[in-house]
Amino acid sequence: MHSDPNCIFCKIVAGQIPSRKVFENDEMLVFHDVKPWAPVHFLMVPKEHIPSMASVTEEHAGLLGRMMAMVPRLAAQEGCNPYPEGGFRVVANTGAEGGQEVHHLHIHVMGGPRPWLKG
Ligand code: DGP
Repeated sequence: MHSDPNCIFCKIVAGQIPSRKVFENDEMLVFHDVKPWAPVHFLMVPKEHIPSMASVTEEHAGLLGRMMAMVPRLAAQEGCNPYPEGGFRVVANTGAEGGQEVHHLHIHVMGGPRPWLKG
């Protein structure tokens, strides 16, 4: 599996940097964002180093589909209120103009009662 030794999320995947884990399987790790914008805010990352959504191709369709299919269960588990009064936001910042700071593909899942710090 491709990994980048200088990538902070690869280091989290490898256990070299601690994180508050939400879920893990052989292809993805889910952990709480260190700077949450919302009462619930976690990040879903593929274990493989994919730099951004801009790098995604058809070969990643299964992986991304499985990641997205986990969102409702993990959002509920972490305390997002039920749809439609509750719900959550799913965001993949991509590139400088897309607001991406960490260049390892990650999906933000945010939810919980408003107001939020951002978004
Ligand atoms: P983005 O702007 O989409 O690239 O968001 C990167 C997010 O990653 C940001 O909300 C803060 C979070 N983050 C950065 N470094 C760490 C870290 O070392 N641990 C955790 N848990 N989150 C981090």
